Amino acid sequence: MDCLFCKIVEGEIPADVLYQDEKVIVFRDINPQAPFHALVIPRQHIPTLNDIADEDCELVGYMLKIAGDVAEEHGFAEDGYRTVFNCNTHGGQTVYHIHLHLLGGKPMGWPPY
Ligand code: IU
Repeated sequence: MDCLFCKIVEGEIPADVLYQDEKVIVFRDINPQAPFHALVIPRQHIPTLNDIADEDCELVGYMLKIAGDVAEEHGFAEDGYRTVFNCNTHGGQTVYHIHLHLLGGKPMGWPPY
């Protein structure tokens, strides 16, 4: 399968990994949009949020828990942060392996356009 994030999971492409376990990997985004910008990805290949099956719900909740833990570890949990799942074209998704953006270290704008 020609999936860039699967290649990171397999260790075929290097990434600046901040955390990993049997379910997820967290690594720094190569094009950061905030002082801290990391991606939480599942090891399991799920192309988009539209492909999440009932049995994946626990995994997706776990990704959010890990994002909070990473924010805590990097000292910006209290000030706050932004988490984003982009889905398909209108959502701005460019890599088709679900990933949770974790952005922190500055106040975020809203709305996102
Ligand atoms: P998006 O939600 O699919 O648009 O986010 C994809 C992200 O993956 C984007 O922020 C890229 O900078 C990031 N990324 C990366 O960290 N490493 C890569 O090799 C590639 C993309 I290609």
